[in-house]
Amino acid sequence: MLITPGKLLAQINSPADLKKLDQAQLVQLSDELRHFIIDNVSVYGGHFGASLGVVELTVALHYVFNTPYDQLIWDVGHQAYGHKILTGRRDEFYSNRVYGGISGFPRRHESEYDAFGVGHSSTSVSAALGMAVASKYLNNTDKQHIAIIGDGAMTAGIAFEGMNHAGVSDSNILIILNDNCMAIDPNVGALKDYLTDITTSRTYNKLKDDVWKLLGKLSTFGKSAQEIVSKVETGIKSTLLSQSNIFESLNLRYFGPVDGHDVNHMVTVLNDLKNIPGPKILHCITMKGKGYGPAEKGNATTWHSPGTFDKITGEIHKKTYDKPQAPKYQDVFGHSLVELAKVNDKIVGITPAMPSGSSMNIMMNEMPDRAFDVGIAEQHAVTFSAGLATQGLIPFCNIYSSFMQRGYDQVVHDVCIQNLKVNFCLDRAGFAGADGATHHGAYDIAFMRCLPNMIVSAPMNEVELRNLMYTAQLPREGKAFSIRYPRGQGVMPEWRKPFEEIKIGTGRKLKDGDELAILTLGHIGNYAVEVCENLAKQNINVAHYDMRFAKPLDKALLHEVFSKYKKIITVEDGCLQGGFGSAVLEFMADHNYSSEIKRLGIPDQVVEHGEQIQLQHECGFDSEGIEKAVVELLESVVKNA
Ligand SMILES: Cc1ncc(C[n+]2csc(CCOP(=O)(O)OP(=O)(O)O)c2C)c(N)n1
Repeated sequence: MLITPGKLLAQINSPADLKKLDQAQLVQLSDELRHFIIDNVSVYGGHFGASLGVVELTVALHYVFNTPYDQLIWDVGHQAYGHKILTGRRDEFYSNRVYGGISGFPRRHESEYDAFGVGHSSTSVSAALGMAVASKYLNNTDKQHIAIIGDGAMTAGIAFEGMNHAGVSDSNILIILNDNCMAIDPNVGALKDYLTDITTSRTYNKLKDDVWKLLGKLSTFGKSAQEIVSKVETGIKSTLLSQSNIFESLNLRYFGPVDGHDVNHMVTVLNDLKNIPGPKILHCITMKGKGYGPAEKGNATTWHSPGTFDKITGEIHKKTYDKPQAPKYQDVFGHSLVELAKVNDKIVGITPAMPSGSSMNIMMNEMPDRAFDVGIAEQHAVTFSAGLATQGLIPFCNIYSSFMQRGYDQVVHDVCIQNLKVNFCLDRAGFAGADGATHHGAYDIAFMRCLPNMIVSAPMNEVELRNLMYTAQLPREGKAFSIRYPRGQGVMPEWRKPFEEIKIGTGRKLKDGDELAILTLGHIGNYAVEVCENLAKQNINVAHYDMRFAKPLDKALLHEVFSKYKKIITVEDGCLQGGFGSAVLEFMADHNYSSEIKRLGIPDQVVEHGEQIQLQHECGFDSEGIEKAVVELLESVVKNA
C-alpha cells in the first residue's frame, strides 16, 4: 500500500525540488515529512523516534547544502528516513527494511545521496574527515562534509578519535551533534552530564545568544563574515578561558546549542556555518519522537523501534509469534543471569548501550550495583570486563554478535592472551533480519574460534542456553567463554528448568541414522529436527548431532560420526569461511577421515535485509534447504554406488 504524501512533499523527488520551495514553506514541508514517516512506520514498522527528531534538521540540510556534491554522513543511519524520502526514495519507502526493498540505513549502492554506509554507530566523524581531507587534497575546496552524530554515538571512542584528528586537520568538516539525551535507552556517562551542563549553563546561554545575534547578521555581511566569526570566537574564547569547552579544547569551533526543531533558524545557522572554513561543531537540541504525541509523552526506548502501531491511538501492535509461549532468547539470558547472580555473588553484567535489547536491564533493575551500561563502547566493555575478571569477578559481557566486531582486539589482547575468564554472551548471532547487512551476526564463530583460550558455544534451545550460562560461571582453569544465540524466540515454553552443568566440549546425539548425519550448531539445529522427522516419514533415516561447541570440538562424538557416516552435512547460522563446518573439515583432515561433507551456512557475500527465515532460505539453510541438501547428498550415494 502506498502512503499518499502531503501536497508539498509530493513535489519533492530530489533536493533540487526542495530548493525550489520558498523558505517560508519549510515548516509545512517538515510537517508533511513527519506525517509521512509516521504513516509509513505505523504500517510497515522500522525505527521511529530518531527520524522524527531530525525532520527539521534534514529539511534544512538538504535545503542549504548542495547534496550529493556536498557529503552528508548520518551516524548509525537509523534516523535517515527523512533523508531517504527527500532524496528520491519516497515512493519506495513502503519497502523500507523489507526483503528486496530499500535498506533501513544509508547504503552507498542504494543512492548517490548516501555518502557513507552505516549501521554501526560513531563512524561518521572519521568518514567525513576522510572525505574532507581528500577534497582538500583534490582541490575541491568548496565541498562541504557534514557528519550528523547523536549524543549516544558521540560516547564511543572512535568519535573522539575522529574529533581529535579533525581538530588539527584544517579541513572543511562540520559535525552536527544531534543531542536528544537518549541512545536507545537513556544515554549514560559523564559526557551526557557535560552536554546537559553546556545546554543549561547560564554563561553558555548568554554566550549563545550573543554569538547567534552576531551570526544571524553574517549572511548579510557577505565577505566580511569570516572576520566577524573570528572576532566572535576571540570573544568566546576570552570569556571561556576559565570555563573550558571540550570541543573547543579539541580545536573544533563550537556553535550552539540551537533548537533543532526551528527549521528556519536551522537554515540561517547552516548557511552561516557554510561560510566558516575549518573543523567545527554545531550542537543541536532535539527531541526523539518529536511531533507524535504518544512518542513524545511515552517511553522513548519503546518508540525507538516500536514495530507497527495504530497511529491514531498510539497503541503498539503486539507481535504474533509462531510459538506464542516460547520466550525470546534475550529474556532467558536476562532472567537466568539474575538467578545465577543471586547464588553467585561474583557475577556481574556488562552491556554497551543495549540494556533493553539484550535484556541486561533485568539485572540492572534487580541488582543495580552489579550490572553496568557502559555506553556505546564495545571496546571498553570488553577490556572493562577483563579488568573485572583480574580481580576474581565473573563478568557476563553481553554484546550483539555484529557489534562484537568492534571489540575484537580487546578480546584478543586483553582477554585471550592473558587467559582471562570473561564470559561473552553474543546476542543476535546469525541473521539479524530487517536491520540487514551491517547487523547480521555472521562472523563470530569464525573470529572467536581462531583464538587461543576461547571456548565457542551455541545453545540449541533455552534450556541449553541456561545450562551453558550456568557452566560458564562455574570455576574453571582460565579461558574465555563465548555463548552465541539468535535474535527472537526459542522453542521451549517450559524453559525454567533447574540448571545443569554441561561438560565443556561435549555435544549431543539427538538421533541415529543410516547413511547420513547432520551436525548442527545452535538454534538452527531445530530445523534439522524438523527435517529428520519429515524424512523419517518417508523411511529415510538421517542422524542428527547437536554439537553445542565449535571449540573445543567434541572429538569423541566426531570420531563416532566419521566412523559411521560417509555423508555429513554441517549447518550453522554463521559464515562458511572459518566457521563450524570448517572446524569439522579440519577435524576430518587432521584424522584422515574421508567422508563427503556439505557445509550449509552464510556464504562469502554481503547478505542484505529481510526476515531471518527469508535470508536463511536464500542461503539454503532453512528446513527446506537442509532437506534438499540431504536428498542431494543421498542421491549422490545412489549414483556412486
Ligand atoms: C557499534 C554499535 N553499537 C550499538 C549500536 C546499537 N544502537 C543503534 S542506535 C543506538 C543509539 C544511538 O544513540 P544516538 O546516537 O544518541 O542516536 P538517537 O537514536 O538518540 O538519535 C544504539 C546503541 C550500534 N548501532 N552500533
